[in-house]
Amino acid sequence: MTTSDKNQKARIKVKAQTHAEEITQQGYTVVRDAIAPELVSELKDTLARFEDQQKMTFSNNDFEGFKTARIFNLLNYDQIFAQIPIHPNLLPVGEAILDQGLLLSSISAIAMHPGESVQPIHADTQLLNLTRPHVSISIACMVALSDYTANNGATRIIPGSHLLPDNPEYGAEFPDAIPVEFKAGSALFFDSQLWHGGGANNTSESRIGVVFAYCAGWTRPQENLLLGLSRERVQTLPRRLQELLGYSIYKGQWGHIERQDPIELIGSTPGKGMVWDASERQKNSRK
Ligand SMILES: O=C(O)CCC(=O)C(=O)O
Repeated sequence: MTTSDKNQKARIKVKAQTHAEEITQQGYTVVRDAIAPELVSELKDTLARFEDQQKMTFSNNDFEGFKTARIFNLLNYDQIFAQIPIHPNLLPVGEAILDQGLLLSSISAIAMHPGESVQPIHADTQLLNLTRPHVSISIACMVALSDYTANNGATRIIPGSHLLPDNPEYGAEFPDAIPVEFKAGSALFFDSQLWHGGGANNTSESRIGVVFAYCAGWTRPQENLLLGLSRERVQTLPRRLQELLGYSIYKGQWGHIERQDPIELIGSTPGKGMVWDASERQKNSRK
């Protein structure tokens, strides 16, 4: 690695740490210009094709909306999406909160079309039986492919609500919710305890984004991506993404299969191995 690569890596780490501190303190952060305009256009074109091909279909409930098209398990549909969860401006933010053993919890696209109404305010982990506030177990990220504005349904949030002892009352009005406005190419991260919900789209344009979440390596991802992607498909993905999908062991213990790192099952070079073997090696090296 050259000195300039090292400097660049160090800069990214410091920036990620600043965003992580904002998430810890206020529950959310915006990474401005996180992805390049060319990638924004390519992603947008790909999703427009999916809508034409009816792969991305309308939801039909209050939570997901009636004028909103979604597609889940995005990595199964086009290689271009593989860039997002391991993007150098995005992954370090997740790692700074959840550590390097984090997993990809879900990855979908949301196209909120004109006329959509507000989504109920919720917290992503509110169905879990956990006393709030708790340690961060999941961080959501919305990568904007069109500008997110107050008029087109930018996500509404209640700053600081990730620290409240309760979850929001489902379906209630929240006058103190504020829309987070950010430009295409930027990304909104928030802690899964933050009270939030999509806004109403009162414009004639669609609000489009790729929405994904990281979770701690010891929790269960929201989408079962190990089943959603065939091993052949996973073999075409970058190794770091394979690890995020669950082909990895957390702290040398969680996620092993018959004492083997699952990354080895898909033909990749050896993984980290078991913590028990590591402690044995340490003991022997002291002899
Ligand atoms: O689309 C949005 O702004 C928020 C979506 C969301 O929070 C969800 O569907 O869980």
